[in-house]
Amino acid sequence: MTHRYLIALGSNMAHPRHGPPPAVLRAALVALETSDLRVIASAPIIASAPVGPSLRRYANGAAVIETVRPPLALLDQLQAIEAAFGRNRRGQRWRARTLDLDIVLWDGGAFCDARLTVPHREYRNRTFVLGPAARIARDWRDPLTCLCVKHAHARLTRRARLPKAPPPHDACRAHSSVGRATDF
Ligand code: A4P
Ligand code: MG
Repeated sequence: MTHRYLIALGSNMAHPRHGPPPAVLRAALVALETSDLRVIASAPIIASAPVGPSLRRYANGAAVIETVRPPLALLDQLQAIEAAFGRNRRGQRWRARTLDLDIVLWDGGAFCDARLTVPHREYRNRTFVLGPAARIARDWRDPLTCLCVKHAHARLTRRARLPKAPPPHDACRAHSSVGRATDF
């Protein structure tokens, strides 16, 4: 079965071969395309102020991809690409990084595991994720809040409060019968 995923891309460190952060993201989009993964759409890359301890500005982007890989297998693939781009996971959380690839949404609804939570726990609070995502997946509905990406983005940019999602494990139970939640 083929799945669709919304991926957030971030970089705030240059790569010796690929160049500055926007070029890193463009190279990452090329690296994503493999025999079992297709990039359906990618958003224009934006510059964003860092959230968290790192002082370097970020390049951020988003992509809709299609693959037969289930979520954990895709996470393995994304982490392998991050490692190939020189990502160093040791040290402080949210430290500067050459490449960060996060799974924001997938068409299977909610997914909870020790290694992976989808929807991504923080994306609803991040304009650097929702801005690019709204360019390519505006009508994709969050299975927990039932808000489309475009509405989540509009709410965040208006600084309105979002409905609070239930805790991930309850959310999984609550939505386990929902099945595929595609709403492109
Ligand atoms: N993990 C759980 N759920 C997911 C998911 N949906 N997608 C686990 C990807 N990974 C997920 O992530 C830590 C662990 O989260 C992974 O091993 C995976 O099993 P990581 O990428 O190794 O570390 P991290 O990125 O430092 O931590 P985290 O919490 O994922 O941070 P974020 O949310 O990625 O935020 N400011 C701007 N302007 N732009 C940015 O892109 N990014 C961050 C990092 C902070 N500030 C930023 C930006
Ligand atoms: Mg991450």
